[in-house]
Amino acid sequence: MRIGIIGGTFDPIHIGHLIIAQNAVTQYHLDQILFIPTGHSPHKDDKEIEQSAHRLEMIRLSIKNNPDFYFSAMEINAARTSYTYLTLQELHRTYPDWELYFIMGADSLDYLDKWMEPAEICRLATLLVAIRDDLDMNQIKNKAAELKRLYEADIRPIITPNVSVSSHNIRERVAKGEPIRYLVTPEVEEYIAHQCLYQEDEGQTPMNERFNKIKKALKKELDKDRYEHTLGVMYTSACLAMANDYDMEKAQLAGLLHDCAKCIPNEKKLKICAKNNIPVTQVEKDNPFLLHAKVGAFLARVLYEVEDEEILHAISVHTTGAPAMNTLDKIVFIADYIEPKRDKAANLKEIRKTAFEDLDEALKMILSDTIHYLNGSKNDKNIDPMTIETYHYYTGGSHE
Ligand code: DGI
Ligand code: FE
Ligand code: FE
Repeated sequence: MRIGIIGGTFDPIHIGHLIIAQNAVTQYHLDQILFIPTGHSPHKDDKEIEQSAHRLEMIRLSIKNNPDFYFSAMEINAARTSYTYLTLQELHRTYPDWELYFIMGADSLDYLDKWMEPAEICRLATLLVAIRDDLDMNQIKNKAAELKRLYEADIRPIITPNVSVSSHNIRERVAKGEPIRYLVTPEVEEYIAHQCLYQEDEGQTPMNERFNKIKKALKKELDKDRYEHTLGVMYTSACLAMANDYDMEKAQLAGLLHDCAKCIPNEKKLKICAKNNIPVTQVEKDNPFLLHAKVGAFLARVLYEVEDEEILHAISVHTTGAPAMNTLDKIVFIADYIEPKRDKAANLKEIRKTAFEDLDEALKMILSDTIHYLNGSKNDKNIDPMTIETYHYYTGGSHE
């Protein structure tokens, strides 16, 4: 029996592994391939044991339709750290009539003399080296010659197409929400999705998961500057919540979503309003950008599944403000104005300082500066009556 042994962490097993194994079978007329995932440290914790089970299961799923492919959990189940030479010795002891072919990548050839007992490995197995065509053939030949000289190694090439897939890359893709279709077998793709493997932050709380999901969506929905502004408002809202004994997660969620409709074209905003019975005032018709607040609240409800009325309200009044705002309204309104990336407004330094001492005082300053700014601009920026009402409510003064 000619048996090919292929080791690795297989976290996860991917088509690169399968293609190499299959080419080894064809080229060297092997009777079987044995996939042997590496074990971990001798003192395994629960998490490692769980992950080993996943790695093993993904191998099983990947090879179940290939009668030549088998797997062994011998290294995973080993009581102590398993080394390749020990595995080969054990196989040789248990199955003395097996002719062993140890499959490895050409890049591993460079380290073989650093492995434990390389001479023993070379004595027990023929080395089949998968050669990718982006590697330096001369270097590989030299290395092979050196190993032959040192350990009487029998080294032979596996000719294999250049598939530059790596487990690391697959884990990264999953974490980023990118597809891994065709990089692993469909069964493994489904298994990873089902078991939620390789998520950005394993063991995350449901709240965390929710934030990550929304952030991912907003990153696509908003341009880069707007997305960064959004994160700024999210964190500044959290800070203001701290200073005012308010629920930080709520403040963050409101801050994160406050401009979710900002990058929707005006036409489309108007359409969304018409379609969903969102009342549009004349000023809003003339300045449709103002609608990103109301439309944002609407989208937060239907798209981002926010049910908290306080959050939705804070989003809907974040541009003009409103008389008698509640704490969250004020937090988001102020955070929007002072977040770290803002640099245009006058008196920012003063307002930032005041914001953490007295929300209402900061509100007055912002409203007053905004009215001045809108009055001062020569163009046709009509002031929304709501802005004026808010201004009067908080300052009791009159605008020029
Ligand atoms: O969406 P952001 O840019 O983050 O911030 P925002 O929603 O507070 O919008 C800020 C802009 O809105 C700023 O340029 C001032 C302007 N604005 C505030 N109130 C009114 C207004 N513009 C008009 N035309 N009318 C208003 O009443
Ligand atoms: Fe806004
Ligand atoms: Fe904003």
